[in-house]
Amino acid sequence: MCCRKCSGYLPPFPHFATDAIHYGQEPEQWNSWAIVPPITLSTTFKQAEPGKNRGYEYTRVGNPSRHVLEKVMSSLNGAGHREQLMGLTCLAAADGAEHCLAYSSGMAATLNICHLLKTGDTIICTDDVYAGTRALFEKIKCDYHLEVVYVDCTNIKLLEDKIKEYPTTRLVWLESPTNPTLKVIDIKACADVAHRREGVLVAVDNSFMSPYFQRPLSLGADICMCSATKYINGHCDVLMGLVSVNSDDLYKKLKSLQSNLGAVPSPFDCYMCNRGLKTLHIRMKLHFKNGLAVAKFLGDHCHVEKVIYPGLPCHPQHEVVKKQCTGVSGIMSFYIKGDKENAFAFLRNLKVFTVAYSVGGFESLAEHPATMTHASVPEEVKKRLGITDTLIRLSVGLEDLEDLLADLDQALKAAFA
Ligand code: P1T
Repeated sequence: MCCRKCSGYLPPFPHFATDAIHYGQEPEQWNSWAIVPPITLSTTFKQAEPGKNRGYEYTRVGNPSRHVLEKVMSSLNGAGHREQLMGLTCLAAADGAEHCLAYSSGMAATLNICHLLKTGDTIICTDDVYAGTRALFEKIKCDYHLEVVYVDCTNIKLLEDKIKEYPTTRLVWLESPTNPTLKVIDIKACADVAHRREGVLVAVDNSFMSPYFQRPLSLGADICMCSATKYINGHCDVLMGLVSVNSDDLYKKLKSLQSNLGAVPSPFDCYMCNRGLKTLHIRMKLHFKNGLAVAKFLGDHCHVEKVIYPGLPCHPQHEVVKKQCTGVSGIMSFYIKGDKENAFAFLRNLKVFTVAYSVGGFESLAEHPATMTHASVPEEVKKRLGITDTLIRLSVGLEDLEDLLADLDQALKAAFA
């Protein structure tokens, strides 16, 4: 059981809500002075004469609905810089980044980052990651003759040793908190170690936190990747990935890959995601509140073996969370007592929570990683990481807390009836 003291996080990032709502959204940029950015469906744009255009040529290369979501801004800089950047956009502001690029999915974003590598390079990946990321790395490892090694990056010494062992290391891939065992990685410590070797890029998958709670670039990462399918859009109706960087050089390379590989989101999805972003700060606060209450409730429940929630003081890396985050999202995992049958019975009996893939939407979801999201992970790796038959992952949504707690309670009781 945990003690009840859960304070001491980083203070909220200043101007977050204002930036999310206003940066890059100026009505004056549209002929109509529309308050809500229009959805530009046109795939092609008129040229006054060959080579002369109004900033757009072809939608894969650039689209106003996409740019309103993805263009530059850094809210970490002072007011002068903020003023100067008015007219630029919104999502980079939320990430505290100079540049942001949008992709048709989180996986497409990750694949674009992988295209920065060349044959013979090594990726060092933290050991517990989204299974799709692991599967992608395994695929490109064979197809493009890359080396991919996995290491528990909660242990900085292990990462340091691996970088020494693999002089060809080019990319360190972190995910924090990890999916599904919610390990928290000290991003700054990892970036410091990785950057001792020239040319090593540190990328962080920030999908489980969103920029409201965590800004990997400000902690020293070179690349912040986010599945916007999760909290950023927040309504389980858009598939999208985002990549934020500060380096102009990295941006140019990624921008060219974005155009040439062509995995860009549709203008409608950009509109939806931009809309979702406007309430990110409000949603995240409630995800945190509900998440923390659910984690405490489960931690005290007689049918629960153990809860893993970065917001609980008993989480092994809770001190790191407080040091690098302004709060915690609504994602947690727990081990139910008993066996797989009890886990399945619990899931079968849920009424408010829905059994489904994904996280970060307004509605509460539950899943069984061993047979769902992480089914493709080799059995011995699952075992080592603790992805057992009794592990259940929850994405706590925005419903009334008492209904969520009552639902979990009745399903846990039914699982052992
Ligand atoms: O689904 P997509 O937008 O392509 O994002 C992939 C992805 C990347 N990173 C993390 C940490 C993720 O969790 C995901 C997608 N995850 C799920 C669908 C899931 O249920 O865990």
